[in-house]
Amino acid sequence: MLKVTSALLIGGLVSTASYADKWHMPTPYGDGNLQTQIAYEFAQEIKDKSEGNLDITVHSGGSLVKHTEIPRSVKSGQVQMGELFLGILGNENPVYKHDNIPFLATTYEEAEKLWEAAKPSVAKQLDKDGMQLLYAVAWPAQSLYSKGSINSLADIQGAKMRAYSPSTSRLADLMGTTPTTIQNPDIPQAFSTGIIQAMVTSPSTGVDSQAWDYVTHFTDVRAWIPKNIVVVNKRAFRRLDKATQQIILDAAKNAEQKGWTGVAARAAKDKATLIEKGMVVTDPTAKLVEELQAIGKTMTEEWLAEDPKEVGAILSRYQN
Ligand code: PCA
Repeated sequence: MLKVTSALLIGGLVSTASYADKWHMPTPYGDGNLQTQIAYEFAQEIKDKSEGNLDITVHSGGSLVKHTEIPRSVKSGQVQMGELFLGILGNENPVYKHDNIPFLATTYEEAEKLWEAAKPSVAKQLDKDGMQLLYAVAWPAQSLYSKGSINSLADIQGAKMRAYSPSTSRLADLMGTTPTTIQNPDIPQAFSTGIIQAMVTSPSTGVDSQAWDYVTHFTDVRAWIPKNIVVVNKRAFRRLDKATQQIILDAAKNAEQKGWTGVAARAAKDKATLIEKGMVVTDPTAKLVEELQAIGKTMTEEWLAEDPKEVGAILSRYQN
């Protein structure tokens, strides 16, 4: 009798548990980053509001799937959700390149406006690839890390420069430097082995990679404000009931809002850490800004030429 009861009890537990969906969400960056912190809160909100019916495990720092593989693993349904840096998709379709164009959007307000302008095109492209866009979180503005001060591009001529996307490779070329693609976790080793001597990234990634161990100067050019996006496999999303889908969409909206509200403070905090660690943090000279702006103009023109219709639509939505 006792045996039958416990068998029933176990059976009951198992079937209850099978109602709860367990999803996996790989993310590329470590737990210190704003994006990752928001991803954890996003997953928690969904778990709470669905009363445990949808339980998403966030695997940060490329621990489950490495960054470059995340888009493919969501597309194929190997994982249900994932986060990625938009710029890495630059070669897949020009619409993704809105994210890494120097001096197209340099304040957080402009970046948000650019995102609203690019979002329909990005969502459409992702949809073609079997993914639904959920939310984006911006990085702090991108600035220049180097050994020694950079008053004009002549000071960095020939340096080996880290690139993290097709657009930043092109930027490095136009700056007269040599691009090398290095993923975020490999930055310290790339500097220490001399594979790179300079990089353009956020104060957050500078702090994350302890940039002060390898470079001395941070020239705050604030050239663009890129983003991570979170996507869900379309089939996985459709299999959920309407109420759970809505919970995800609401949590995504909250996540995106948190990003725009939090990014400026995070930028200031991380920049203060660079100073505290002894880096020389300066505003750029007028000459350097002028040179980089000219490169930005070239890159905007090249980008537009890649797909005049779709890119033109993004630009006109942004500029109106
Ligand atoms: N950090 C990421 C992308 C943009 C940023 O600020 C990186 O450098 O890999």
